[in-house]
Formats: sequence, structure tokens, C-alpha cells
Amino acid sequence: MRSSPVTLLVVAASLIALRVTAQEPPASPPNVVWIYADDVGYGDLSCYGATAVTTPNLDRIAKEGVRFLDAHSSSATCTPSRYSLMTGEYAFRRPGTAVLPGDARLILDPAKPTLASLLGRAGYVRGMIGKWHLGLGNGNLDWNTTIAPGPLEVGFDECWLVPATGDRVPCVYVDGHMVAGLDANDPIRVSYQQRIGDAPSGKERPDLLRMLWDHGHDMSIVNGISRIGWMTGGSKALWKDEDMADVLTARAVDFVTRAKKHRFFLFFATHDIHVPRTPHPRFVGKTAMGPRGDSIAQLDWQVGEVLRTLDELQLANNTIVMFTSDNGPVVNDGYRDDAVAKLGEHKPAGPWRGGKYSAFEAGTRVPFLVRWPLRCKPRTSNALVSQVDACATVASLCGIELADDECVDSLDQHRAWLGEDDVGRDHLIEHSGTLSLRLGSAKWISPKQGPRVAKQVAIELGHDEEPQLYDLKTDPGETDNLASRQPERAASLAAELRRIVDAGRTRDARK
Ligand code: NG6
Ligand code: CA
Repeated sequence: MRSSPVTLLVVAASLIALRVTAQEPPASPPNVVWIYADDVGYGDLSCYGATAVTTPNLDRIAKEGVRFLDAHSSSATCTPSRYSLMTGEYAFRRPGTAVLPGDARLILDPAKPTLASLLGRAGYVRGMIGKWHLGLGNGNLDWNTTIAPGPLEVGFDECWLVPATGDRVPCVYVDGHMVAGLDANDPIRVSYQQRIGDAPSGKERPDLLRMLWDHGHDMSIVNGISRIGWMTGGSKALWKDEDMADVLTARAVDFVTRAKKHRFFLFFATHDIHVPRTPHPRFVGKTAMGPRGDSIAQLDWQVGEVLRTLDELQLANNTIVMFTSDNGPVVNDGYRDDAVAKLGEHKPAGPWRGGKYSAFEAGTRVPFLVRWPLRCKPRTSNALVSQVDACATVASLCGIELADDECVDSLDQHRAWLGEDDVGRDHLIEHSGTLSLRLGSAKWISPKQGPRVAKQVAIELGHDEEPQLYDLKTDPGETDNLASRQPERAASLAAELRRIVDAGRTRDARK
């Protein structure tokens, strides 16, 4: 039987299609490296316009990948941002997810998926290095025995943690389920309720301190710096603040080196540039901005070490490196470290109003860089993107399916994250003690009683008992409140925000 011309055409077309497919690189899921900096603002990196500090390694990621101009942490503080990033669920839906004390219980539910456990489904080896701040244990934790549940119960294979923050006790690393370097004869005790031990506090003996507290941070003295909370014991296990960046970076490099034969996920959550800012002596004086600027230089070095390792192991091409921050910037966050006096012309928040803790844009609009040489073309993107989408987006990039009831606020934004779509989300909820809705060029900030300025940190909170409506296209600085002049627009944004909140989920809520 002779083939008809149409059949021949179809066969020829499929052969061409086959050839085209065959020429594409095989779809091999990438390694994932998520570098999560602390309190780094939109304007703090030279690839976002800073001139008082240079960040060549971060600038390299920006040059080789996608640099986002409208990327957001899920919240204006750490714990809720990390909660959303890990779970794909907005933290405002879960009470108890505000900034945690250092002895808080784990707030992630081991029965629910996390970014780490999702990647585990596809066989990834998963390491968590650095700042955790999502709680450990089930309450009344004994730091001298097995510390669980924690990262290893929510999807990581290994972890090396700063349990909460550098300014909160206990000032020890947790290696897996144990305090690293613990001496059984010198047990650790921690309290956030009452004073423990006889050692003088930072409040009583400021003369013992090498960095003075400005507000808060006046309890137990560890390494000449007083902290939030009380601790006794564990003297051999105490971290040395100046070495923290080196210690964490060595762990991150070691993890990648050991994991190289597998597909891996590294979650590298730096302590920099959170307070207390105590850069290693080799970074002291790298900028004219004092410890805050020098910590940015140190952060950049940390990033460079990870990039160098990926290069040396020839892993860079098929590794997605993401860099971002957990909330916007703060200059004085409780220690007198010269950050205010030496700030000069540097603008930590770039052009945005507010900062850490704020409902204004600088609260959550942070640097975000994505590099995946095999898939991303270098570019700058205006897409509206959010860390709450990490679970669904990374799952999609790595070929992992999400069930309908998993990570319910997380949208698959892989096209935007790879720089293929300049729009991204059609809306976004910003969380900062109140809720804001971004929709189109509009931003609605829900009314909130209370101070408008957080005086101690000198940041405008963007909280107002009156509703606020801004048009970011014409008024990026959020100075012209349109709410009373455009009541219908304001009401419709308020209603839409309520609808998404009430829906209990984002996926499908906007259809
Ligand atoms: C605040 C601390 C601040 C910082 C913040 C958490 C005081 C007065 N201020 O309560 O220094 O630790 O909590 O920062 O104690 S975050 O980046 O982890 O959210
Ligand atoms: Ca933070």
C-alpha cells in the first residue's frame, strides 16, 4: 500500500519534531541551593545600586541569572517568612508564627509537606545549614539530650543550626539532634521566663560588654555581648560570633562536596546581616559603614564560597542558586554598633518606604536572584514574585507533584522565576502585623491601630487606623493615600483580600 502525501507529511513532521526533542538537553532535575540572608534590604547589594559596599559574588549571580525588582518575602520579619517559605502556606493563617523566642517548640507540622520533604520525594539529599528560628522540640526542651522534632523531622537529612537568632540564647550550634560540642558536666539551661544563674546581666554590667545594647538585648552576657533570654552552662559549646560565617560556610561547602554524587538541596540560611553584627576581623573595615556594611561584605564572601564550590565540582550548570532575604532592612536593631552613625548616603531599603517590620514596601520587597545556567537567560525581571511560592515552584522545576491540599498558598511560578514571564503573580499578600494586598498597580493596607513608627528602630510601620490605598505605578514611595478619594477601588481591594483570607488557600481562590 502506498502512503498518501498527507501521511508522509505527518511522518516527516514527527521526525523533525523528534530531532528537535533529541537535541534538547535531557531533562535532568537540578540541584537546588537556596541562600537565605537575614535582614538584607533591597538597596544593600551593589547589584541593586549600593555603592558604599561592593558585593561581587552576588553581582555575579545577578549577571548570570535573573535579578528581580518586585520580589517579596512573605512577611516583614523572620519566623513568619521562614514558615511560609518552608510550608507554602501564609504564616498569617497560623497563630503562633510570629518572631519566636530561642526556646520555642517547633512550629512546623511534621505531618505536612515542607520544601525539604517535597524534594525528598524525588530522592534529593537535603541539608539545612544556619539560622533556623522555627522552634525545636515539643516544649520544655532539654538542650542536653536529643533535640527533636526539628529539621530532621520535617524533611532534612542533616542540619547544623543556629537555633533561633544570633541575639537570642542559647548561643550554641545544634548538629543534627544534639548541641555541638556539649560537655555533659556543664549542662545548658535556657529560660525566657525568668532569670537563671548568678552571672551579671548586660543591664547590670554594661562595663563588661564589648558591644553595648541599645534596646532589649540586656540579659545573659555571652562572649561579651548581652542577648535576649537567659542561659547558663555549655561554656565549651558556645559559638564564637566572629567565626560564625566561617563555620556555617565550611559546613555548606562540605555538604555540597559530600552530596555532589546525588541530587541535592542545600538550604543555607546565613546569620549575616542580623544583629549582633560581628564580622570576622578580616572583614572589619571593608566598608566605611562599620559592622553592618562589613557584614554585607562577609555575606558576599559566603555566597562566593558556595559559587566557587559549585564551579570546582562542575555542578554550576545544573544547579539552581537562589539568593534572597527573609525581610527588609533595619539599621539599629538593638545594639550600638555604629550602623546609624556610619550609614552615610547608603539606602538599605533602596527607593522603598519603611523597612523590617513595616507594611510599606521595604518590609518585604527584598533582593531576589535566581541562576540556573542550563535554563535561565540573564535578565532583570519586573515580575511580582513571592517566597510563599517556593514549594510549588521548586517542586515544578524538579518534577515533583503537589496534591491539591498541599502548600495551599504556593503557586507554581516557574516561568516567572526562570525569567520567562515578566508578570508573575497577579496579586500578593504582604504581612507585617497587618495585611496588605497588591493587585495590579494598587496596594491596599488594612487599617491597624497602634504606633505609626517603631521608635526604637526608627522605622515607619505603615500602620494606620485609616485604610490606605496607594498606586505604586505613579507613587512608588507610598506617600499619596488614595483611599478616601477612590472609595470603590479601596472597597474592592479590601473585599478581595478578605476573600483570599477566608478561602483559607490561594490556589484557585482567585478564579
Ligand atoms: C526583635 C529584636 C530584634 C530582632 C528581631 C527578630 C528586641 C528589642 N528586638 O524582637 O533585635 O532580634 O526581634 O529579628 O529584642 S528577625 O529577623 O529574626 O525577625
Ligand atoms: Ca530577619
